[in-house]
Formats: sequence, structure tokens, C-alpha cells
Amino acid sequence: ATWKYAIEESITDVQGVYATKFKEYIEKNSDHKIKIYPYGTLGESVDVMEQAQAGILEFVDQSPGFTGTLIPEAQAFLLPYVFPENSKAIDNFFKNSKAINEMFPKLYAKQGLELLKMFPEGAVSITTQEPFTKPADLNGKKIRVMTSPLLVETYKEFGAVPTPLAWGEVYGSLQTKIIDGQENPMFWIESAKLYEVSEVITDIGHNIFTTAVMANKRFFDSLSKENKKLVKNASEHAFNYILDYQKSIIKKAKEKIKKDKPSIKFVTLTDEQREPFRKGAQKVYKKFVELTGKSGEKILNQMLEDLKEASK
Ligand code: 6CS
Repeated sequence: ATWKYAIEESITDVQGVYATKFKEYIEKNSDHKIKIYPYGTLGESVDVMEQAQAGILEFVDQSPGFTGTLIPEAQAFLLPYVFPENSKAIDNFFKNSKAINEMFPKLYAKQGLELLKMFPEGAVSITTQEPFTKPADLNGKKIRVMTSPLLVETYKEFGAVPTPLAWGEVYGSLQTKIIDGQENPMFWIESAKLYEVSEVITDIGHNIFTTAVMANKRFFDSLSKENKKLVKNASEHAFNYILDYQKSIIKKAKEKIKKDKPSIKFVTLTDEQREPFRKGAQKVYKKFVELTGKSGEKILNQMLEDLKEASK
């Protein structure tokens, strides 16, 4: 059979490279075929998710920044300063986390989804028109976020006016100055050419962009034991490739941006400058528990334990 797999990015972006590795494994080790649908071919991320839940698509990649409206607990990945900056620890976490491997699959299952993998796409940077070093500098600035209530809370605490938008509206809104900025990993700022409509790229160390690959649960449950194993092995194969891949493209992305737009400013806030942002983050943690109740608190505690373990 041909299995359909939709992603939120283009085929050469991180989600596309992951999907390609997955496809290669499946097609090499079975008679099944995978057809990948890049961003723009089936609608926005939320539309694609509906299609995956309905079983029109067998596989889907959607990031917690969008899944948060369906599974509020998934927003734990968006919590500011939850991740360490040490990349080895991040790898260990995504490989071994009990929250990811044992707890989140149950929540996704309730929405008709078989959670296959979660993986990082790199540190999140903030693009703006003017430099900022403290939350007060962001007062009145409209910063686009993915459509997650928790990201809205985060940017309120960061001093800004959070503006949730679907991806398709971001470039145009920056170009027409409807918004002042947005947040995304460096590879995406380069590949989506967001730097063309931004002046400053700032690193405050607040998040690692996380994404998730799922299968329609009815489809997955209907597979033979052998085919389930095939899908799991393909996921493992793509995952192991992507951990190094996403790290290897950051420097190149930065260089390309510099070359194409020499006037761009890269800023990294010092630990001291990050302090007020970290302080604001504390309130976002409270908000997360408010939004997700006991279930969210439990999964967040497990995540924090997993992160501690991963940093050892
Ligand atoms: O900001 C967004 O909406 C997009 N960012 C990334 C890195 N991937 C897909 C997502 O739609």
C-alpha cells in the first residue's frame, strides 16, 4: 500500500529530512510506499492534523506549538527555560524520556493518534526589527507565536504583545509590519527567508523547537505485528539520523543569512540579561498547571526528572 505522510515544512527542512529517512527505510525493508506531502499541499498544520485523525493520512508531523490546542499537556515542550542548552543532554532526553516514551503516547492515543517520535529541531531564536535586551524593550511589540495559549502567556511575561498566527501568515505579516517579530529555530529563519523581513536575531536561550511524528491510531492498530515493527524501526532510523543533522545545519544557516543580508544583527543575551526572562518563565509554569491540571503537573514533573537524568 501507499501510506500518506504530511509535514509542516518543505522536503529539504528538518521534518522533510526526517520523513525522507523514514520513507527510505520503509521502502527498502518492505513493499510499502510512502508519499510525503510537504507544507502547503494539504492546508495549514491544523487542517493536516484533522486529516490524520480522520485517517485520510496515515502519518503526520505536527509540533506541540499547534498540538497544544488538541492536547494541552503537549505544551510542556514550549515552557520557557525547561531545556538545558547542553546538546548531549538534549539528545539523551529525547532518547530516554519516560514522559515522551510512556506518558505522552497515552494522551495522543485519546485523540486517535499513535505517537511515534518526538525530536528537536534546534534552539529557538527571536527575530525583531529592533534590538532588545530586556522585557521592557518588547513592550508594545507584536511577536507572532504558533497558535498555543501557553506561548501567548510566555510572550506576555516577556513583555511583548503575543500574536498567534498560522504559519502561512507569518512572512506577509512581517513584510507589511502587522507584526514586529516571531520565534523559530535558525534553520527555519534561513530557509523560510524570515531574515529578509527582520533586522535582528536574538538568542535568549529559552526553548528548543520540538516536533512530533504520529500515525493514525486505527491504521497503526490494524497493522500486523511485523508492520508495526517496521514502522517503529523506521522511526528509530530517522530519529538517530536527525539528532546530528539538525545540529549540523545551524552554523550553515547563520552563514547563509549573513551572506545574503550583511546588515542583520545576531545578538546573544548574557546570563544576567536573561534573568528577567527566566523570572517571567516561573509564572508561565504556574499557568501551564492551571491549563492542564493534575495530568499536566504529573507529566511536567516526569519531564523535569527525565531532564535531570539526561544531564548527568
Ligand atoms: O513557526 C511555524 O509555524 C513553523 N516552524 C517550524 C520550525 N516548523 C513548522 C512550523 O509550522
